[in-house]
Amino acid sequence: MSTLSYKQRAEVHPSPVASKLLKLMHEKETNLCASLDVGSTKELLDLVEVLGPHICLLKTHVDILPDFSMEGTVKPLKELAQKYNFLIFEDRKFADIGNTVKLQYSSGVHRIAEWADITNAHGVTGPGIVQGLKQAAKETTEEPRGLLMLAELSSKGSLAHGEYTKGTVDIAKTDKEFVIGFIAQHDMGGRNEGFDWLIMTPGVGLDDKGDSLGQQYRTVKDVVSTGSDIIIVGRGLFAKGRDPNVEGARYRKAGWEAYLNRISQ
Ligand code: 5BU
Repeated sequence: MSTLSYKQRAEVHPSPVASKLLKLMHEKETNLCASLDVGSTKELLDLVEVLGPHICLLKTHVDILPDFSMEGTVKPLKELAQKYNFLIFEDRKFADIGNTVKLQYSSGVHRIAEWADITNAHGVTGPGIVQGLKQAAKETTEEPRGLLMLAELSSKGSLAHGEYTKGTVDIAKTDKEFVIGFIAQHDMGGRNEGFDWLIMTPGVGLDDKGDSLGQQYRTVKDVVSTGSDIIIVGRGLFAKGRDPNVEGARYRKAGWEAYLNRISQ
């Protein structure tokens, strides 16, 4: 795993999005990504207003929102991203052939390529998925865009391990500029071949072991010590009975301390 600082990595990263993210993580002193799966745009915006100061990244699933619109959801989210200095990651998990994902990423109701700095994809259909998404990004906007490949999942019984994970890493190697890293539970190597992938890790919780539908939680210390650069936390921050401001500060501190500890080794 990387023992360099986010600042050192930002200075030489080939991807403009990764570089921007690493730089803001360093400046804002946070590696916390808030994952806010809620039932309405208002709930989402209210939570971002509270958590914005604590996070480097906001992870969304905009297809959950019954009232999604570019004007009512995306526009205020982008304003909050400016105000609090974080990037936006739409956790779309694309998983089709290149031509189809190209259309899914750029059009439909959500037009993800227009506004999400980062999105992600499964490797199951092969490297065409990377090129399809990259073309859509290029044809949609001049703003930098980045892709994460899904190398490992947090849920019980996931099929993404061993040869599948290795195959996904091979797909990531096909594009150094657009693919910025992985959703994974561990470091994915690559540094000796000139890659500096960002590892983002969901399934992080300090109080629960999991949920009733197969989610499994690991602690902040545990994931950062096995290679996570960004901790993705959802219900740990905002589930019923939790104060998002208190939990935001708590996870941010835990994430930052674990990072400082790693780079000091
Ligand atoms: P939680 O509330 O912290 O359990 O939410 C986790 C989020 O991360 C949720 O949006 C999932 O869709 C997402 N996720 C995950 O939990 N595990 C995975 O392996 C992947 C995504 Br990939």
